[in-house]
Amino acid sequence: MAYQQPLCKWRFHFGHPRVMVLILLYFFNIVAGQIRYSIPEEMKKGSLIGNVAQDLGLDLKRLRSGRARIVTGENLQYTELKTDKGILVVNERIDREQLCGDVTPCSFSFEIILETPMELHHITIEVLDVNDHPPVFKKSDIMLDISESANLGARFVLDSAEDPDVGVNGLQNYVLSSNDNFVLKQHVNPDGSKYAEMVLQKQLDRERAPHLSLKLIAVDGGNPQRSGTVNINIKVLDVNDNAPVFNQSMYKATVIENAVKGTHIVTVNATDADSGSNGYITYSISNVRSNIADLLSIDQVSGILSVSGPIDFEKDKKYELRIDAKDEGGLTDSSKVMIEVTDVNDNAPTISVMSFTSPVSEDSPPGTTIGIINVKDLDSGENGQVICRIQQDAPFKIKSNLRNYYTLITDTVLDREKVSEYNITVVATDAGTPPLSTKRTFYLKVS
Ligand SMILES: *[C@@H]1O[C@H](CO)[C@@H](O)[C@H](O)[C@H]1NC(C)=O
Ligand SMILES: *[C@@H]1O[C@H](CO)[C@@H](O)[C@H](O)[C@H]1NC(C)=O
Ligand SMILES: [Ca+2]
Ligand SMILES: [Ca+2]
Ligand SMILES: [Ca+2]
Repeated sequence: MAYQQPLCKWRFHFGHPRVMVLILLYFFNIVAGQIRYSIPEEMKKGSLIGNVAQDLGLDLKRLRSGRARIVTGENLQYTELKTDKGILVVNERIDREQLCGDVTPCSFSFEIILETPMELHHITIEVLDVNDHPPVFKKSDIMLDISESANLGARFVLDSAEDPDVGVNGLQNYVLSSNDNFVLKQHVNPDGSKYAEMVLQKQLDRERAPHLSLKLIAVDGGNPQRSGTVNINIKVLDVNDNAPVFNQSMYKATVIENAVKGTHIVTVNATDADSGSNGYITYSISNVRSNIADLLSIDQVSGILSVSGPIDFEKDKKYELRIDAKDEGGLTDSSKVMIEVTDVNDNAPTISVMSFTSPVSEDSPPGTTIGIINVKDLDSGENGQVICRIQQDAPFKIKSNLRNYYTLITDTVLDREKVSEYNITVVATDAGTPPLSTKRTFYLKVS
């Protein structure tokens, strides 16, 4: 080198607010300086970074004569030295996230060199974070299947969001949309990242709300604040927590006696609020006298109670039974069924002979008793009301004295020489529709 320079020289510049430190250092005959600027990321191309000429104490002429230019450094392309104005401007988009990621503070450096005499100035540019990223969840939906029997305090860790910005511009908080069942609890991972979990604070009820749609919102602390959202779709899984319930505590029905097999009597109906097999109901007859069990049957799926054997009013005038409804989880309800049997005129009267006297003397006075009969009809009401008469035109009468008892008497004086024997047919007829009758013939001799 052709000239001598002082060993060391300090200069301080306060002209530009962005200048943090300026040291001019004479080292092996080279003037060396250092400037540090701070700029926000994402400034437009051509934006001013700093007045280098002023901050280094160089005039524009010196810059030109010294052919000032940027050398070395990995990030040459970011800045441009405008020697005509002595300023450093942005040359290309500076993305802090791309340049530094999580590292703070973020900066890059390069040298400005001047010749004759040679000067080397070290420039460091600190890139300040701008809140240009919202927190982002990887997925748009979180799917959760949670049993309605999940215990209070059960925890469900949620996906976390990422915000590439740093400091307050990074992820600060999670917020859960308002709901009755869950509260949010936030945690910090060892690496400093934040995640949240939902804690069950009120029991779920599938029967009331089979699906829940919540939102988890991640917010940063930038200005303006940015946020990201993920939908939480919760499917509440069923538990058998409802028993079947009959829609009536008692069913009343009637059935006609002799109704054919398969005749519908009544349909019972229970419902169960649960889903799937927990709500699948089957019906059965329980608690019934064994002689009735064969007469009635229930379809276990439809609840249709129908006739399955001979219904005989004369044996049972009503049936009382219990029907059970059971879900597949074993929960039950029961209901009473009262069935009245309607009588049908299916029994003819019967005639029994209490006494009969034959032969009868021809000098017996009119009104002489020949026989006493008893009639019976198993049916009830009019179906069982019986009237007796004599079929032929004959000199006899039939008279009812006691209920169901009849006496057969002579109506005139008999004459053996004219008629020596009679066939008397007694007809017993009930009052049903159609009526049923029974005949009985008595053979009487006259002596
Ligand atoms: C059972 O009863 C409920 C309410 O009473 C009714 O909504 C339902 O349709 C009934 N089911 C059948 C199979 O009749
Ligand atoms: C109960 O269910 C049965 C069968 O479906 C129906 O006939 C009846 O009307 C229902 N009763 C009530 C009170 O809903
Ligand atoms: Ca349930
Ligand atoms: Ca159930
Ligand atoms: Ca009858």
